[in-house]
Amino acid sequence: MNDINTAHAETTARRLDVIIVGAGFGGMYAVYKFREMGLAIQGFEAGGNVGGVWYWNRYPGARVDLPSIDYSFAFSREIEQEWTWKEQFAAQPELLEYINFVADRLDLRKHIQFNTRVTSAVWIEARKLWRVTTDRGDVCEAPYCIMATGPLSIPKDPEIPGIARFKGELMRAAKWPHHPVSFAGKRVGIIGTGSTGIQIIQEIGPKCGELFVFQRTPSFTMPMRNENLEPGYVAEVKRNYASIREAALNSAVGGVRPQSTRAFFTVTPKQRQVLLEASWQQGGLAMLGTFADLLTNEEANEHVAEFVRGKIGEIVKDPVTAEALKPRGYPIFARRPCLDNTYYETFNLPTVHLKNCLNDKIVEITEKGVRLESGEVELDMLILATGYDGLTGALLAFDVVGRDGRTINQEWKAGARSHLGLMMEGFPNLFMTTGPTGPAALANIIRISEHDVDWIANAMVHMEKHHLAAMEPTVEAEDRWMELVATLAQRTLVSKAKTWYVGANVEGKAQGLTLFTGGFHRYREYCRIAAEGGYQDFTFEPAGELVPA
Ligand code: NA7
Repeated sequence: MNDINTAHAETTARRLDVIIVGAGFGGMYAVYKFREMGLAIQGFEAGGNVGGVWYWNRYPGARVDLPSIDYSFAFSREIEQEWTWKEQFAAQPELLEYINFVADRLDLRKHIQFNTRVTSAVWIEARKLWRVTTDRGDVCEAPYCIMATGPLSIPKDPEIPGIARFKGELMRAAKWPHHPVSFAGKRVGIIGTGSTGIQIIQEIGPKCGELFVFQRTPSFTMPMRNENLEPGYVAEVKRNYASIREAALNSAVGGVRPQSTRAFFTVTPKQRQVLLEASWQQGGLAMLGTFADLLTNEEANEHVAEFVRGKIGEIVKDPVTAEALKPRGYPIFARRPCLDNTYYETFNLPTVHLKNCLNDKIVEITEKGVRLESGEVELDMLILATGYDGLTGALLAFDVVGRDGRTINQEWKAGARSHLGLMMEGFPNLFMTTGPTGPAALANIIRISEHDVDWIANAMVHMEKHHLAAMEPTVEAEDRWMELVATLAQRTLVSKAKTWYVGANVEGKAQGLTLFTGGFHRYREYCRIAAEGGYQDFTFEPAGELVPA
């Protein structure tokens, strides 16, 4: 921060108790929780409204891949009863409607300033405060700062030359326009075949004049088997929410999903086939729960991968296309497993063309379309579904300056570090929700967000009760946590694919799995012990004589 800004800040800074960055699920719950605790709060959100990922991702076919019943707030019994989910896997409009319903019902918006990006957060040691500035000139100070910035909030363009040159319609999945987009009669191209690309392709495939899918790495996708929820089922869920939530809290994924305890090779090949077929028919992520060791036993994993490849071969009529769609060279479930409705069927349409960019690489984007090694594909519209600078992108996008001028940018050069995914040594009173080294992408993000905000709230209560001004983890505790995260990561196949989980999709980014792979239930246990043991992993500073502003 330069001197001019500092001088301005000292004269105009608004004093608060808690500053909350981001108004997705984590930020919304934080706003609610800290307001109910009687604290002076201010939220900042870059988007024009609440919703985070679901505010931005309006692309055609956007849909959650966890059951809506699980993918919803659990902190309010009233909201659980008042809101009725329509689909088993809600589409983006229904999710956004729900998010807005919650914001209205709890009157959250008045605490959040929208269309505002935080540009810096600086720890003022002398006064034990975070000073936060925004791109609209706001300057706020508060002892606590909550980074509810989400693991998937910085979308990433591909490293392909010429994007700015394209004269047709250039669309980005994560910044989709708010108005309807027509595909009729157009030659449309899409780059990216992760969860996002798959959802778009199956949705727009039948609507485009022609669709060209530029695929580098094929993903495994399984049938979602989405359905409308019957009123009788919804009523039963509403009667049983308490036990549904309890089960979610005690599960590895933070949701109610059957998980078998049998190992793959304990059953006969014939039985395995029957069980896998049943899971395929059941849909959703049932396949992952069919056996206990699919994320640890490479050979078992390969059998399941081959089963799915067989299904692709059965569905896709053209053998060359089918072969190109079959993922190879990495374990199934090591990338985020996708769920689809008609993805593979889409490639049977005569107007949908798969371009295998492993054999025929993308050279550049031109004024007219995409140039492959084999020649140019002319397009009216190009869609980029090329992912995110995941987990760390949001906190590296602005200046976060802790004790002694230390920045997160420097601290995370060799890879993200934190204690419990919640706090960092050198950054007192700075808390993250769904932060790196927590279970973020591997479990229900709403369960993790609620857990994290509750943990933070308890830490604040502890500090207030004991007249403490600042808290941060010790280096030793952070080292121990990082070692545990690394040890667990080695045991799982999740590390074995080039994904945003391991930072492989961003040039120059430190590589490695900075996610807690021990399961959400065990993560909760570690966090509980850290707090109940008297916060022994943390150092505190007493609220002594502070230098006045
Ligand atoms: P993902 O899963 O990171 O997928 C991004 C896709 O974009 C993936 O297929 C990439 O292929 C492709 N990509 C990226 N750069 C290029 C270039 N330069 N050339 C060709 N293809 C490229 O992001 P999503 O948005 O689909 O999903 C993110 C999360 O949202 C997901 O995990 C769920 O949690 C929900 P690559 O694999 O790099 O070969």
